[in-house]
Amino acid sequence: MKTILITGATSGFGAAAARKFASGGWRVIGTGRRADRLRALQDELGGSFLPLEIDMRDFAAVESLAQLAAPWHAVDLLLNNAGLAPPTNPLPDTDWGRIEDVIATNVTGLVALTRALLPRLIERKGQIINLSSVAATYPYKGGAVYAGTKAFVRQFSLDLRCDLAGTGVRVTSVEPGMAETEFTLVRTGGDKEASDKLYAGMNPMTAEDHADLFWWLANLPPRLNINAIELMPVSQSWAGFAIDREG
Ligand code: NDP
Ligand code: 8X3
Repeated sequence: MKTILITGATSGFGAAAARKFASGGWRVIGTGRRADRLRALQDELGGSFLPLEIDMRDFAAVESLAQLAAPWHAVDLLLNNAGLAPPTNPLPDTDWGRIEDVIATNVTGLVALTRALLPRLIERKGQIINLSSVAATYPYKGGAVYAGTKAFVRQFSLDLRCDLAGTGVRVTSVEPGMAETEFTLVRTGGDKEASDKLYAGMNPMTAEDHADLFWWLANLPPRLNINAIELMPVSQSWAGFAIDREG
């Protein structure tokens, strides 16, 4: 029986992945800050789900994930999914606390957990899937901090492959565009109207689309590494460069 550790299993991609892998016969360790959501998922998924209330900003708590007792210690797949974005305000107008939270979660927590779990993953010839974003590659207004963290995740994933040469451990940077989850609700500080408006009429990707993608990646032949994979809804594409004619 294989084991997946999913950070941010209380919502969106992480919750959908927990359901997908549990129904596929995997043991699932799911983390997040919202204990009620974790309990609900445990009620739904039963004994194959281990809920752990972990804040990715808490280094000691994150490191403790490498000390789980059997059978949960034998992690085959680390899905580094927990993440969030600050509002799309210009940088000087963005609260420092929101910026710190994003960097601490998307970058510091992800690196700390990966570092702590690597010895176990190497033992298992396991796999790491990191959630980056199209924002890592394509700039947009108000995206500087979020995009910066996701560019870090992309490059971290690629470079980690060099360290892991010869270990059999696979690493993939997953780089999605717009998917309707709680992502925008969180980004806007709980503005449901703004979140609904962003996705209205554009047929966004879903959390389940991503769970299917993670499942596909997990079930590829062990000889094959997908380095990076970028995906968007058909209705999302790129705008042109902004040109300032007054400057
Ligand atoms: P959601 O907001 O629906 O889910 C985010 C998850 O991250 C929640 O389970 C949340 O759990 C967890 N999380 C956030 N901060 C922390 C923290 N400090 N400690 C522990 N867990 C935390 O968003 P998505 O499912 O859409 O996002 C998942 C990942 O995919 C993120 O990394 C996001 O950046 C990325 N992504 C999303 C896209 C989208 O359009 N939706 C596109 C590209 C990338 P809790 O609040 O309970 O702690
Ligand atoms: C978020 C993707 O396209 O909503 O990571 O900025 S997008």
